[in-house]
Amino acid sequence: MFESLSARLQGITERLRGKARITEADLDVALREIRLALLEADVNFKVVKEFVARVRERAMGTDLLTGLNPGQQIVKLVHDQLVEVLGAKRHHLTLDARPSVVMMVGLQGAGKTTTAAKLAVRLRKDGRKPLLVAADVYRPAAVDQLVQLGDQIGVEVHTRPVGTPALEIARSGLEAARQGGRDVMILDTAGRLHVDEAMMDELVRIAGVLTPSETLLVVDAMTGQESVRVAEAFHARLPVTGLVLTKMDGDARGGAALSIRSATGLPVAFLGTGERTDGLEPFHPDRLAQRILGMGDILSFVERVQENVDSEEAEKTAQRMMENRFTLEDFRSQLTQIKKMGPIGQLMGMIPGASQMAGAAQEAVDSGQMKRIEAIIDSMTPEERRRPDIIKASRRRRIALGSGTATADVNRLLKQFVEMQKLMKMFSGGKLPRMGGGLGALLGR
Ligand SMILES: Nc1nc2c(ncn2[C@@H]2O[C@H](COP(=O)(O)OP(=O)(O)OP(=O)(O)O)[C@@H](O)[C@H]2O)c(=O)[nH]1
Ligand SMILES: [Mg+2]
Repeated sequence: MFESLSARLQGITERLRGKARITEADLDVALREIRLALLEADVNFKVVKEFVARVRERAMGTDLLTGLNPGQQIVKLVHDQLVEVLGAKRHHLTLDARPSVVMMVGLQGAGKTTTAAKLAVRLRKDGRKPLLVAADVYRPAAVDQLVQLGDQIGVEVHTRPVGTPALEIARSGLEAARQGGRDVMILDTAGRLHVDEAMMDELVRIAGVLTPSETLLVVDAMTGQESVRVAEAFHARLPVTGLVLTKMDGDARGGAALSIRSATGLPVAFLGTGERTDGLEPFHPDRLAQRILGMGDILSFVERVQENVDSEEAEKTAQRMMENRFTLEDFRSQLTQIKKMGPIGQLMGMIPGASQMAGAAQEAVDSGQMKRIEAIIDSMTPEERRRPDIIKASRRRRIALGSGTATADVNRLLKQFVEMQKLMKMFSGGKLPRMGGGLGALLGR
């Protein structure tokens, strides 16, 4: 998502590189690019207009026109404005009541049921005891879907016989949560193809009786502009507290995040990033802004790694990546970990310029290849694993023999590894920000 915005902004900085000052004409060109990029990313045109106007205002109000690194200063202005539109802070769920109710609302197919299960997983990780409640009486298979998900993640699902009204299910669910000592009840509700009165009335009634601590509007990021109207309609009738943007792993142009937030003022609480029950990420406005700007999202990446693998190990790996001490040994242990973490492309998308690496890793995960790589690395001496540059022709032949592979396989692995190292140098070197260094590092300040 937002590739074109990143690309265009990079184009702007390229063009302005080396210029000591930026003219108003330069600024006009830059702002036109930004406007086009945002429109291409499917951001609502009103939001785009406002956005560009604000960036211009800021640009005029600062000493940008005489400043150093003008291209980078424009990137910084855009970054700051993005953070402002996306919301300066993370939205934390407020779940103080015992039990608290989290109500999932949204159109059909938006991802309510899936997100309900994902949220249960996440809350349980935080030490909570969730209960899922199946109050979608509109679609016949909806209850079964939630029950299956509940089975899969080991969270109890409260159901009532067919024919029970949704409000009644919600009420008895709350009672069951209380009796069962659950501290949070996640209520899955029915969606419709379009915003319709019957659905709204029912949701309003349920919300009136249960007074949810959080009402999360689940929106499919792929629906683009339409999602703004949908969000406005829900927000007008229900006490929506936050948004969940699903299918951010797809090829959604991502404008929805900017548009909805801007149009409704509602905070984005989570991003849905896959069909699996672990595909839910807390939303960090500053990180998304950085991702949009092509600065990658090393923090999210490290967090994701830490959630799924031994955290001490992950920290060491991240540290080594940052310090550019990543060795073949680290690579080997990463391959094993990566298998546990799910779709690689998705993880790698968070890292700037990492698509090559994703290719290499994806290839490696196909298990035959993986075994071969492991065998090759195992046939190296510890010295060779730390310093692959010493592996010349005769060593390559020995390693190939020892691992039962061909010299060509060894060559390929070493080549891929060198490519990876180059990328990592970019993360840790001056071109891209160090972890925690953020934009300051990018701007060389
Ligand atoms: N790729 C991807 N797919 C998702 C995500 N969230 C949900 N889905 C898929 O989207 C489809 C619809 O999801 P549901 O959770 O059933 O949607 P719903 O809002 O409950 O739909 P109704 O119950 O019909 O109103 C399913 O195939 C999900 O697997 C996501 O973040 N990424
Ligand atoms: Mg559903």
